[in-house]
Amino acid sequence: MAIRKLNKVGLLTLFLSLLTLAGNGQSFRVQCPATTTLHPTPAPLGANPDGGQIKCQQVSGGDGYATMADGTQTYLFAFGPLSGLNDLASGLPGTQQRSIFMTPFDPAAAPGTAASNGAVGVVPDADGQVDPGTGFSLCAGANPPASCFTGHVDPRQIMDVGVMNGNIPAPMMAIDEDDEFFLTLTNVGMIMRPDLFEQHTIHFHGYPNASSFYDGVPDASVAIDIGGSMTYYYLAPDAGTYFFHCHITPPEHLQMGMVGQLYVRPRQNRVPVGGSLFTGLANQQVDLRTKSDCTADVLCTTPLPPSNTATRAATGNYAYNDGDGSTHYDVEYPIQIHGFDPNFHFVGMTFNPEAFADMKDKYFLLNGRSYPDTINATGYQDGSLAGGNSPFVGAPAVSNAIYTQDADGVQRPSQPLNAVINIPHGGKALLRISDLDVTEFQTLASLGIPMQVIALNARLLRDEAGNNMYYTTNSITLGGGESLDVLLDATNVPVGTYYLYTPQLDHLSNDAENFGGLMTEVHVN
Ligand SMILES: [Cu+2]
Repeated sequence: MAIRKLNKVGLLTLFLSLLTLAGNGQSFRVQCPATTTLHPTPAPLGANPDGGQIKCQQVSGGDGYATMADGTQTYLFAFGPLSGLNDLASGLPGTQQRSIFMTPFDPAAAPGTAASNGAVGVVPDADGQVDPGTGFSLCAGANPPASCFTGHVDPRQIMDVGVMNGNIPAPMMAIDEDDEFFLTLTNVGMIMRPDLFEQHTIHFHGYPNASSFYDGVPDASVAIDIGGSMTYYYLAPDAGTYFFHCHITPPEHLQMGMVGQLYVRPRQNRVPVGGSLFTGLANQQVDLRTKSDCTADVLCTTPLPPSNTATRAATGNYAYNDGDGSTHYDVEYPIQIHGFDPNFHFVGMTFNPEAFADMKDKYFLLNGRSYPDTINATGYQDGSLAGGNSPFVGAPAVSNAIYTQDADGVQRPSQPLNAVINIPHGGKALLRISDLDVTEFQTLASLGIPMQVIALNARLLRDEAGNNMYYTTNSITLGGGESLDVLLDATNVPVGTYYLYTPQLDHLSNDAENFGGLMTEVHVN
């Protein structure tokens, strides 16, 4: 361990030297505009008169380490957080509104403040805004105005936080329908594999994209080289549970860990409390951005249900624009299913040829962890940045999930999410389940609490006549590249601890260790 850390430092020095030679000091840039054609009014926090908002996020593409539940350290190719760090460490999506995103990140900032979730490396543009009277820059002195923060970043800060800071799952993203999302990917290189000049991309799988240019498929678009960054742009037309991954040599970069969670919340959440959900959904037919004609339009959105009187609940949210309240939930939990083949990860670290067709997963992961780490604490080991907003406060503090020290000296979690599901007694939980496993189908069973499947691959299960086609089951099976939404209804379920686990018994192990794998707890409180 000590020797490997020394190696990391040595390689880091070499790598930063190379980068200094290659770059001119402003290689990276993040884009997060205050206004756009779709959103011409600068948004106050929490609301936007134009509908939807401008949201932004910044991630690194590089490498890192995760620790399996049996203690084995596993090398990753991975995305890491470069904004929303406090929210991500608290188990929340890292996506931020612009005013928070453009606040320079401060690792010492109090949890929940803008500076704890701002973009890493954001600095004032010293060349911008010259005072016509004096000829000096208004942005060069102390306390520059907010208008000086236009997306210029200091590459040193990006490298200090981004290098060796890969996460599994990748930083979580969540936006609302009608948002515009600006997502910057910076390729910080893979410090354990300086011989590799791997590009990375971000591919929003199955997503209604603004343009194929932003689809992340390198053959049909662009890929990001080491030392480069690009801002992807997305609209958010259709609510649902999606996911994303790197699209460079997919079996390799997915197996190595470049897989993340992504969901879009429905505009139905913005119906005023007590307002008609049916009318809310019917209104999409008079809005040219959302109008749908299922007989003529490939972008056929959810058909109206039979007329009903459901109204917007005072609490909770909705998974989809259902028009009848049937996707209402009290708490939501994104659950990513994944698998690791330790041999493939070992040769990925050690300059050996990789036998793609021999891949065989031996670790089975829920949110990047195997049981019992699936129920251990979320966020930072010492709880320093977990904050009061962590949905997992009270979970056991001890975890094998690794915390990697970055070049700025701060320990950051590589596996920030646990997979504990807490449901208030009588309430409903929405599980946003996605599977990015490369080699295995995965089955998840629920003991004692029925699973109601309401959507598959980000589509509400509803026929064109408006009938809900939901079904209730005690197990679901997903292949890699599929997602589904499940409601766990605890209405008639006694308080207690229940299990979500795989009945594929060989997947209930951590490599050579029995009792582990694809399992987590559901707490009805
Ligand atoms: Cu990649």
